Amino acid sequence: MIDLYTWKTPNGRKPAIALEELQLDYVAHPVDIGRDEQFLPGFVAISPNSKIPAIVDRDTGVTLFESGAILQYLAEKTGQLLPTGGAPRYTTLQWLHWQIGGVGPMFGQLGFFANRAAERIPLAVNRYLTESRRLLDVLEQRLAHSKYVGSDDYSIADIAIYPWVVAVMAGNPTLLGDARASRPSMDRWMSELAQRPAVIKGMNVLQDDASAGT
Ligand SMILES: N[C@@H](CCC(=O)N[C@@H](CS)C(=O)NCC(=O)O)C(=O)O
Repeated sequence: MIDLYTWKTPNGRKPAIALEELQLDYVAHPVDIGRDEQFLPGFVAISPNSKIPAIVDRDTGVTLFESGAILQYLAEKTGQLLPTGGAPRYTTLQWLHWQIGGVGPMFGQLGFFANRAAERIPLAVNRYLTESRRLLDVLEQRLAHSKYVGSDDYSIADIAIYPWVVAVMAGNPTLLGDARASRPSMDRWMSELAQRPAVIKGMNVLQDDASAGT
């Protein structure tokens, strides 16, 4: 049994999708970051950086924060969703790290400066908008040549990237326009992932929770 500490955000949805794909037993515990629950001592003991998601695997005693590490752990625990060796393994990890180091921070900062900052700072909005568009173009180019992002097999790289692409488009419709229409390979990939039962369930993690999502 795995305890998943999470919230209704792109990073929070990633391990939920993986747990559903891998059909692992888990319990999702809400950590409402809108109410600063990520700073409560009980959660900080699990996730010292005060960010969701985090997991505790009751079977192995492993406790982890950082969604990329969690995804890799779940893949290696089960021998699925990550090629076991050779170039496909490292290419998949490369794209996983691309999400963690690039897509998440850039899309996240665009969301903040375009939609939530008390002060409108055009330089910041333009900076993160330009970078977000560029990252979407990188994804389009990758998917024009590869069925999935990591390799020709669906993997934790797809699981890491998909919730962020959904979120950046939903959160910035005016700034990004119809981002899918001009990126047909990304559009094909998104349509396919959106139909996977595990993706549907993971994207809806905690939706029965009474609190509002983000
Ligand atoms: N690199 C981290 C990022 C985690 C992260 O930024 N989580 C956000 C929610 S999507 C969070 O917990 N925010 C609360 C805060 O910043 O106080 C990961 O991939 O797990």
